Amino acid sequence: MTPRLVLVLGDQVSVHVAALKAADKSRDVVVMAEVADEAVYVPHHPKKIALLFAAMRKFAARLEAEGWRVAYTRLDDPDNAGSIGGELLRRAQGVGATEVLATEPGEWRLIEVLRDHPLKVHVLEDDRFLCSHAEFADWAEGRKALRMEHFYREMRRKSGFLMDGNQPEGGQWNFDHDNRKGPPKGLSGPVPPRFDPDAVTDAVLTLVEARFGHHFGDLRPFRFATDPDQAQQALDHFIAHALPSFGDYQDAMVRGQDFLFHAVLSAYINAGLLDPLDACRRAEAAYRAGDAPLNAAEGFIRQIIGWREFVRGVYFREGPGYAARNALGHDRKLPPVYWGAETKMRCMSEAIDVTRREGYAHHIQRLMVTGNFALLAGIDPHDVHEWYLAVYADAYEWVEAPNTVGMSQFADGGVVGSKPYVSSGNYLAKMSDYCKSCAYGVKVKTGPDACPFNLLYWDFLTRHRDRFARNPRMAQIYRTWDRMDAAKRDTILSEARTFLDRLDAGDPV
Ligand code: FAD
Ligand code: DLZ
Ligand code: SF4
Repeated sequence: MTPRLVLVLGDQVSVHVAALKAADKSRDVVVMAEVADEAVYVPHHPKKIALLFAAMRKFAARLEAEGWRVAYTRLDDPDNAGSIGGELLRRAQGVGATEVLATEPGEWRLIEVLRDHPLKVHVLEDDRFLCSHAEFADWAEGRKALRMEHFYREMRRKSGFLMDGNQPEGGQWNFDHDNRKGPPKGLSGPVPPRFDPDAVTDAVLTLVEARFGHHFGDLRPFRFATDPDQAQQALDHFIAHALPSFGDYQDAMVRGQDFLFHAVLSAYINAGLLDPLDACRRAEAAYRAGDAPLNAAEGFIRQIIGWREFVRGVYFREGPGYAARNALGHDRKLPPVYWGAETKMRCMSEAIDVTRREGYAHHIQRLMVTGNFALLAGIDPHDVHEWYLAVYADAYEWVEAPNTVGMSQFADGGVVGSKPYVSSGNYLAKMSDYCKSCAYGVKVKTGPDACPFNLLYWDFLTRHRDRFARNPRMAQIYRTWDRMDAAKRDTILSEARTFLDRLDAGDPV
């Protein structure tokens, strides 16, 4: 029988992907390719490229050891066609194939490449998720607004995680109100396991350094897990050492503490090195054994079967134009501070520094520091989207775009969130220790030392008054503004303008 090609992408390095499950080992040829197009359509962090190339090489070796025929193309292969579509054509000619089995990619961009490809490509739904496209469509059908909390309850019932019969464990679906503790002095979390590069990873590091070393981000030291066993060790470590405090300090930020009690597993889960539902089972087992409190286990499981599944549902339901949305009409260019230019804002320098070193920042840094600043400053959400997609090792459009364009920038007009995630410096002072060592004063509302978040917050709210003043959850803020002395309001807005002019001019801020 004519062989078919079985496409396995860099974020599909799992034996459980649909295309491999549908393929026939004795007939088909697995195609894996390191291609320049995928590495540069946004300038991915070198650690992210290295993670994927190392994981791909190891996965290909495993498939071969299990008896698969694998056509693997390295980036420096002289015949490399440079793109996924091109590699499929080249390999098809090589083995005489006319058909391809593919697991649905996580970006519309590549889905379209496969749909329009001259070969006959069978795109199979990626079933590494709890909720299929059809189930999400059924759930969303007829709803005025899609809200994660309602979706999450469905997923709890479906999965059975933390259920007591048909009721939620502990009598509550969501313990988020227990998960907003500010950091006490000296709070520190466990350091996630780090893995020394082996020969395969070393070769990848040399290649990535030569080809993509100029991208934003430090390649070395490189200590990521690059195979399922190492990723499993990272999960074991999280469950034993960080999960117990995960809930309490989920929103906290501490200077010099890159990970606190976060899992630091998203890059592994999204690439296929870890099974998300297995991580949830482990969290529930830790709770049932008395090793983790309910607010921690519930909070962790909610992030995975709630948020992760919800944003995926939104991305595929909203269609290919989603990442280009700009409901608030923001058009400021992304300022150099996002690419590491010096800044006096401690919160921004901390969040961007860990991003540069680790290809990671935790959720509240992404949402309430870099995201909040971009939204308040009116930065073009597409620029913001491309930045997040490039700099985080866990970023693929299906998960990154709803989080950035939707949750963080409100550019989808309220599909993901019912109100914008904006705050003045107050919130950051409560949830972090950053302000204590910042050149700006978080309590200072005007003048050269005023925290920029304090100025920009009011500027944002007044610019978008027509849209948000009628939102019941924001009305109180507008009342506070309206009660403020008129001269003070003028000063705040004029100083915000001056700050934004400096940002536009590329001046240090
Ligand atoms: P933890 O905080 O320990 O959470 C545990 C797990 O839950 C994560 O590993 C992840 O799999 C899942 N999770 C948590 N929050 C979310 C969420 N909002 N959406 C989806 N999954 C979630 N996450 C990505 O995986 N890829 C992205 O590209 C991405 N971009 C983001 C952009 C912005 C602007 C924001 C605000 C959030 C983004 N997130 C993204 C969500 C979240 O910030 C990361 O999943 C999380 O920081 C990963 O670190 P962790 O493994 O330590 O997660
Ligand atoms: C992110 C990425 C990078 C940097 N390189 C490759 C690659 O060379 N080959 C590959 O198959 N996949 C790569 N990826 C992951 C893809 O970009 C990802 O599969 C799509 O964006 C869909 O999620
Ligand atoms: Fe950030 Fe303002 Fe606090 Fe400085 S004072 S760390 S700019 S919130």
